[in-house]
Amino acid sequence: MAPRTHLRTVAALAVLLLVASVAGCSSSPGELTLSDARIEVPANPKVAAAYLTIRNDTGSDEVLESVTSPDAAVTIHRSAQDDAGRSMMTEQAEVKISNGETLSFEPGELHLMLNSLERKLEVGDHVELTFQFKNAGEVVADADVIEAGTALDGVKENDHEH
Ligand SMILES: [Cu+2]
Repeated sequence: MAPRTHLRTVAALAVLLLVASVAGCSSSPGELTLSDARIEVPANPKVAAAYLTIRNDTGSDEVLESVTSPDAAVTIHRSAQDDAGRSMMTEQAEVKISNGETLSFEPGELHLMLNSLERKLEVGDHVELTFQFKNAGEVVADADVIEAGTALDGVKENDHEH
């Protein structure tokens, strides 16, 4: 089971890289850019999913090692379908972001799982997320709480701008 899961992860990443090379244009050279951090108002007040885009223009490959928040216990998840077409989530110990890559965390793909939320999230709230990168160290992003079901809307609008 373990080797097959790993293969599936590699295949999913390959697809993601193709998608990523088409999307995203805002970047500052020489930097790691975190943008569009967002969280949908969750159905279950204790568990939410967070999404964002990470652009690596640092000149070298980077690894996201962990994410923490004062408001929740955060894990990195990847959604995928098993051989029977059932959707499932697997926890990722780390996520590689190659030099020049734009990595999107979005519904049905990579996402951050916020468990044991300390407070009820409402539209307009903000949640602090601290990303631990292997090379860049800590990078803090302020995630906006948005309406349920709209996490992909902003991304699509951005794509239409170019
Ligand atoms: Cu998840």
